[in-house]
Amino acid sequence: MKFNRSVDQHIAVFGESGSGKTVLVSSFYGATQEPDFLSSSLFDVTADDTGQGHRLHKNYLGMRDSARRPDTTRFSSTPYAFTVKLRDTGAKVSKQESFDALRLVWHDYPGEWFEQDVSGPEEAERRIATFRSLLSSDVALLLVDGQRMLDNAGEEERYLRSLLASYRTGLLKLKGDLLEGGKPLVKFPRIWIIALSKADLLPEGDVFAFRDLIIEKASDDLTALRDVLAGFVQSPEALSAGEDFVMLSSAKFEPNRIQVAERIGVDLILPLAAMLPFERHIKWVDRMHMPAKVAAELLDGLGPLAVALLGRTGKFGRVISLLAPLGFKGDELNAAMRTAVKATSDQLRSMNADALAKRDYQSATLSRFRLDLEAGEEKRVLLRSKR
Ligand SMILES: Nc1nc2c(ncn2[C@@H]2O[C@H](COP(=O)(O)OP(=O)(O)O)[C@@H](O)[C@H]2O)c(=O)[nH]1
Ligand SMILES: [Mg+2]
Repeated sequence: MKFNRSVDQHIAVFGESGSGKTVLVSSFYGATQEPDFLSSSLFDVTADDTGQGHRLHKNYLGMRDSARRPDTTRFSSTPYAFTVKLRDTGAKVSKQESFDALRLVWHDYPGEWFEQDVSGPEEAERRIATFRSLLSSDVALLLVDGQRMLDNAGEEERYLRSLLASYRTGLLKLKGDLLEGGKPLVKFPRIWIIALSKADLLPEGDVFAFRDLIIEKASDDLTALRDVLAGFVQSPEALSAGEDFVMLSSAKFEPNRIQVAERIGVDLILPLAAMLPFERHIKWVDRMHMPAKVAAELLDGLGPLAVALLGRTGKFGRVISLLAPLGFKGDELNAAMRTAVKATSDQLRSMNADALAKRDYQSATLSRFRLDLEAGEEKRVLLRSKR
């Protein structure tokens, strides 16, 4: 088996207009262009489309230097594609061993489409095409607008219930067009994270408080949304909708200043997109009965990630080096995935240190991503489903 040269991870960001989507992607990308990031990180992030990258960077600089907010982008729905490339491949990598780069494809759904009816058949077509590409993601973020939570303090249910209902009805309306012949989809985001945007406006609360508020005020609506999502997929037991929570703030917005360095959770987006499907899909395939086609789709691309994570230097390294010239077979990939997914925090830490010392930057980057998620949980910015 030959590995893909690049592993693609798609993330779909759903949010009403004004909920912070454009600022989020600008802050994510802009931060990766800062000298601090360039000097400390093992990898570069570049926008596949240079013009798009410049626009995002310009948005970021406008905020950083002139407290200027990005223009509102109505009805634009081009996905952003970023390539995450190791700056130094370090110790020599055999061609078959793993991948060159991770690609992060970020689908930003124009919120207005949830709120308004389409203006004509052309827009209707475009809306369906956009949705199809969004729903080919592995992970979806559903934004809950922190500003609206603040505006409705004490009666958040007014906002939350209508927000969840609009996601639900928006999806239901398009269901007929999205499912060909009514057949449930195999490829569909199976991890729907609820994200509080503009979390800087609610400095008192942590991710537990956020989760509790959602459950207390809108659990019926969340269940209804989950049922709708389950209606889209084959093997709906392999679905976590509304079981993971994250706090996000793209910057600290002050009247005359936008502090872009004061971010919350933005640096978790890449680790979430890269490692959450990895951790969860492998577990699901092991624990649940599902058609082979679904299992294959869930594990697609995860073998190379596992091999890269285990690295060429740790205790698995020797086996991997011996097998690499022969090409990997299913069983070995399976073993690698099971081993990698079970790694404990201590093992991840030692894998990371080992990999850094031996200049295996792929393994170092991927183990760091998983450690970042753990650190996010410790800081109460992230809450992962325990299932
Ligand atoms: N306090 C705070 N305000 C934000 C944040 N992100 C966005 N905003 C505000 O929300 C407005 C709308 O954000 P935008 O990203 O354009 O929303 P979009 O329509 O979802 O793309 C911005 O102009 C900011 O004023 C954030 O992280 N914190
Ligand atoms: Mg926008």
